[in-house]
Amino acid sequence: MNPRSILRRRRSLLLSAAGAAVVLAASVAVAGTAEAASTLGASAAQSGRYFGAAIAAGKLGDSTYTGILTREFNAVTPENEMKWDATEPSQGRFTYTNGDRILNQGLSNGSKVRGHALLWHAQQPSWAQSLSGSALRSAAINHVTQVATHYKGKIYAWDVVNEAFADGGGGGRRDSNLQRTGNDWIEAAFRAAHTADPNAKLCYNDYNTDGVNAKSTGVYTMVRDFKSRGVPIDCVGFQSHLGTGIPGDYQANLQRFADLGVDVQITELDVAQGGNQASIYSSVTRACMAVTRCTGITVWGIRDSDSWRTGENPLLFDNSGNKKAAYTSVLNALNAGGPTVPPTSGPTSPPTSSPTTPPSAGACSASVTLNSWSGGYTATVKVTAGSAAVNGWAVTVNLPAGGAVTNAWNATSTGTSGTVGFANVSYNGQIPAGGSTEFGFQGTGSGPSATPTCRAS
Ligand code: G2I
Repeated sequence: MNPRSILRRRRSLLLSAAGAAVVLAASVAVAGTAEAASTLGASAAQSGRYFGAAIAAGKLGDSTYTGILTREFNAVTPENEMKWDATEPSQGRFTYTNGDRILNQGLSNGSKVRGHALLWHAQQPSWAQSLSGSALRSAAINHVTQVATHYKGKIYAWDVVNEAFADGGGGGRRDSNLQRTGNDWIEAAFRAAHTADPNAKLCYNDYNTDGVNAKSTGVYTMVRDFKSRGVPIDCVGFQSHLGTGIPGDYQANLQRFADLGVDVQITELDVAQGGNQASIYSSVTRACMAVTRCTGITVWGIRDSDSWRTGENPLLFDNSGNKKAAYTSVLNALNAGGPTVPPTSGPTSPPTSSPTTPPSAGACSASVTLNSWSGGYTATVKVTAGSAAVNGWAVTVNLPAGGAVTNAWNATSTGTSGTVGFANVSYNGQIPAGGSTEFGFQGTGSGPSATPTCRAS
């Protein structure tokens, strides 16, 4: 049966059973699937989802490649260009040229951009590989802060941490230089990313977590713990590099994570070519479509010749860019519909318009939240206006002896040790009466213990 007749049949079933509460719920669930769409992105969008591809900056000059990309996909992920080795090749020197090319390709096509990946044990620059302890922790958190700040407001979802769990039966963490800085490195990374870009969805991403197994249960336990303690995690990515089979509990596994209150996403899908490639692709797509909080699917490349899995032909388009049977099976599964993803607020840009009448000066207060580790910390400072709006603000923080501020975001800083001053930047000086804004800084040693003072202008 083609997708249109499936839809027609569904609608007539709904009409014939109208009145039953369970069917009313189902009629809401299939809203938006009135017409079968003819591209992956458009068909996914009918239920509020995206369908994306990992892309490479070096291929954007290939017109066959970009033709398929702009026609079919409404999300992109940089295959390598936003990784640590690409964005910070030497410590403190950031290069965003290729990452920005991916970003701009996506944004100019109206696509969501998934950021991949802020911290990972692989593809680290050599300078980071040679660090350890608090020097590595500080460098890693600074990396998260800088890169997430550079892309602030532009990224739909970040893979904040990639592949931190071990394979095998234990369900524990993978050994790595990052893990050896302390078990809290993952939550420190999520907190820093949230401070830098509060509107991006923050994901944990891994492979071999596609069914219910020891590794996925290890991730599940971490996510449950993060949610219970308020660590800012919004989503879990399931890479889904699949062979010739799919775990029978694939959908149930997605659902158990969704039930923790996070979005789930299929982030790096590819399937070995074989007799059942098309049906595995279809099963993955139907599983995502059946889970309300499964917000989208990304395939890890466009044509078979673009894949990292040389010789396995694992993608939806052949080497010449022709649609494969797997493509049609995915399109049909998307067009068959599913529960609609509730809209959430995506990244928003800082306000660009100023009020016509500047608010009069008032008082302000400041409070600080610390995320500390041995030898360093990040501080998030909340600046709150009193009963009148403020037009600009200055916050003073007293640091304990021996410590120093290494960098700040969403504020300018004066001094690095002892009494350190922070003042608003152009876009966060005006705070309405009772409103608040946040800035942050990173430091060595231990963080401030007293409440900062705030002066409004
Ligand atoms: O390994 C497949 C994926 C598993 N999950 C995380 C993903 O980030 C990872 O992607 C792959 C890329 O598809 C490859 O393109 O990550 C590999 C690195 O671990 C990427 O390969 C690297 C090569 O190893 C480098 O030699 C090469 O310089 O790609 C680089 C850029 O072409």
